[in-house]
Amino acid sequence: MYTIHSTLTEEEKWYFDLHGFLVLRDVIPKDEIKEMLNVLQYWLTIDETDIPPPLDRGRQEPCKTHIGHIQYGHPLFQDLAMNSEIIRVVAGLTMNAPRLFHCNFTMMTKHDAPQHFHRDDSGFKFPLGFRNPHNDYQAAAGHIYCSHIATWVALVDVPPGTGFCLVPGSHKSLFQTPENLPVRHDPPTSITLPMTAGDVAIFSTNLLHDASPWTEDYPRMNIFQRYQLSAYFNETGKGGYPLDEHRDKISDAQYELESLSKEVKAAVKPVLPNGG
Ligand SMILES: O=C(O)CCC(=O)C(=O)O
Ligand SMILES: [Fe+2]
Repeated sequence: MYTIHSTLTEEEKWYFDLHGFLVLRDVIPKDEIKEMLNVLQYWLTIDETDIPPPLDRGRQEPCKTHIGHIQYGHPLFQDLAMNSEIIRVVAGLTMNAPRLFHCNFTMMTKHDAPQHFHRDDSGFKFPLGFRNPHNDYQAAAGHIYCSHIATWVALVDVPPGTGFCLVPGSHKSLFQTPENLPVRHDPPTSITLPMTAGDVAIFSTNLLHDASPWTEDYPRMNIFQRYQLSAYFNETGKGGYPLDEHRDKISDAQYELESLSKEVKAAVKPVLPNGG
């Protein structure tokens, strides 16, 4: 019988199945965070026309500045996408076959307007009651299968009551979300995740989530990486990762991590027994 090794601990499986997220502490050393912030600060200050392609800088909302595709701009962000602790958890949720399909940096400034919970999808809404096969969640036989995952990497400290907000367990909810559920720390319905710089939250994007109002004087800085099952899905379609025109800006292992594949990827091998 074909068996898949699970890279998650039993406690991690229990926790993720129950809540739909995990927080990994102290994943990125402080000196690496500092290096990342230096590079990001540079991209935040230069003229928009000087941003090296394929990176792009823009604002979706007045309080948030995004820089997309940062792994094509500096190897630090490739190392982050392939970080063995992150890959261990992401692999454990994708039958050891993750594909990075999205990576950006977000800076959020002080903001207190009402936000709305959402689930991530790529624009196609399945009718209520259907499971979106691109964003699925199942657990059986000692494994979790979560085909659409995001990581939220804290580059600054995120105090209690602000930052990233979610509804624990909602990745499995089959009922209509009540309207106007406030996006703020309100346990047990919704919680925010206190984090220190270098912590990483990993969650099913089928979990109800959004940014809580940011209350600090310094900006909220985080990196958002999304992974999905490597074997079948390429949700971003045309223009999705890997960006072939910019192939020379990433390593072979990074290119493979971003590609559809049924092989065990170089980024995954180190987290498997005997190197895969
Ligand atoms: O900025 C955040 O904390 C949440 C962002 C998010 O959920 C998204 O971009 O889909
Ligand atoms: Fe989202």
